Amino acid sequence: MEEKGGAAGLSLSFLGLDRMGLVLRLLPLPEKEWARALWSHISSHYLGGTRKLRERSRWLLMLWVVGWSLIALCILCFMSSQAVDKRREALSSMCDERARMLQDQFNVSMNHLQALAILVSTFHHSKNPSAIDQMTFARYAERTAFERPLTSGVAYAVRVTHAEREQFERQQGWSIKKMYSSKKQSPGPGDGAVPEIREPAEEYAPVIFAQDAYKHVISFDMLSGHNDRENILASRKSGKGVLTAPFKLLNNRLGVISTYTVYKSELPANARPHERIQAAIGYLGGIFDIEALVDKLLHQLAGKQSIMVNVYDTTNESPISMYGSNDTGNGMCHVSMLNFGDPSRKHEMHCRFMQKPPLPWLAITSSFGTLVIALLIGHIFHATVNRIAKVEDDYRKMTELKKRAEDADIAKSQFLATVSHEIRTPMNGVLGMLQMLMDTDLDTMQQDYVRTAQASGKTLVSLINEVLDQAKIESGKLELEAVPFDLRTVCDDIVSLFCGKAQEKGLELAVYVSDQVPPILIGDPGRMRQIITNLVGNSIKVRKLV
Ligand code: WA2
Repeated sequence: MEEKGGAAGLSLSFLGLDRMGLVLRLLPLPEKEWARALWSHISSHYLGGTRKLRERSRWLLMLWVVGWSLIALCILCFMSSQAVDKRREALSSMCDERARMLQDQFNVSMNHLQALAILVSTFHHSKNPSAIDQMTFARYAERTAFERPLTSGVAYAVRVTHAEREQFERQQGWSIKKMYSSKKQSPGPGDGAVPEIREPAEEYAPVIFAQDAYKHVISFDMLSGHNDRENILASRKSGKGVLTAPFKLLNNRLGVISTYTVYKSELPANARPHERIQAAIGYLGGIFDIEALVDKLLHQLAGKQSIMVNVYDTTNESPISMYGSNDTGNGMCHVSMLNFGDPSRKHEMHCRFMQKPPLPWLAITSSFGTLVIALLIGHIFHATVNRIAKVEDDYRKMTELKKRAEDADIAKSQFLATVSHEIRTPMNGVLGMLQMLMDTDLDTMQQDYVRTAQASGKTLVSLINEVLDQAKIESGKLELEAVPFDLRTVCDDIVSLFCGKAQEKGLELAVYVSDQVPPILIGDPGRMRQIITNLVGNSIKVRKLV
């Protein structure tokens, strides 16, 4: 019996806890059940939450990307529209500048034409004999040409009635001619055709003076040409400068004629139209060779290449081009109104850019940059959320594992404590009863049985105490004392304790403590005693077993 108990004590001292662990694992403990329930709860609730967070972050990222793409698109649209606005503004300011300049020069030219009309009135009509002949007029007009920057020439026609015609022709030494030949192919004297004599009419307006460049119109009746006729009639009725629409002149070039009427000197300023018509005695015409002159004007402006200018006479439904090429590009176009001083005619200047608009690089780079930054931020955010979710996941798993481990530990300790306590209590009863039985009247045989039973009981109690201690060590609950004690006394005690047993087995038991061990040590004398007792006890038992 003692051998059996000893063997059990030995194995439990070293392996007992493994056995306990095995038992524990096999037991369906309520703590374990609870932990499992907790785990499933956690994984369904919190891990589900993490998954939901990830899903939400993916949606958020998608929303972010789409949103910023839209914003970038808006930026692109906005900035390019701004660029277009800026371009349009630049065009309009350039166009307005040119229009104003053209208009100013036109007005200056018109004013000087009026002055020239007054000059003719003063020195030709109010003087007898006239102070002006063709040569004087041509020279004067030539020398003052700089005052009329847009005109390429001037001409003066006088009013001649049919009754005066014969005398007039004799005086001039030539006969009044028709402007356009009735034969289709010969529009005028420019192409060498023979000019036709003007057929009889109520009145005539033959040119008597002209600047050298327009000498060829002298003797031609200006009332015989449709444009000139309308122009002269309108001018003498209103008393103001009147413009024609652009038309092909006798020299085959496109031009506009501006006419001022010269009246008899006694005409009052507030005369009525029919009085004016009666009082008209001559017509001074300024010839605007638009193509050459507008070109010259616009070329004076810097950056002329950058815009393309068209000038139109828009008095009639269909505008007549006065200047500029016909190719109307489809780019942006700015229209500036022109006022040439004749309220009965309307003119417009159309401006376009020569070059195609450049790509709005600023808009493109800005929007693209914004998009890239937004995508980067989105990526960082998304990655962070994922990382956090993963860390949280890991943390939850760890906590769960830790909790499980702790639960298992607590369960084990509790089990051990419970078991040992539950065994110790009845064991003490058994031992006490055996002690009492020993004190009764027993024969030798009975006493021997009782002693054996008592020894086995004691062994069992100490074994249980060992198990308890081991459990305490494992859970870190064993408290070691730190008091001064004498190791030699402890060893002596143990040797004297095992003296009898050793003798029984024919063993010699002696203790030797080195001089280097100090007489007083600090530690737990009880545990020290226990350890040495275990070792010595085991060595004696092993000796026997072997
Ligand atoms: N002058 C020069 N070339 C012309 C022309 C013209 N008219 N008409 C067609 N080709 C003397 O209004 C009076 C000048 C007419 C002014």
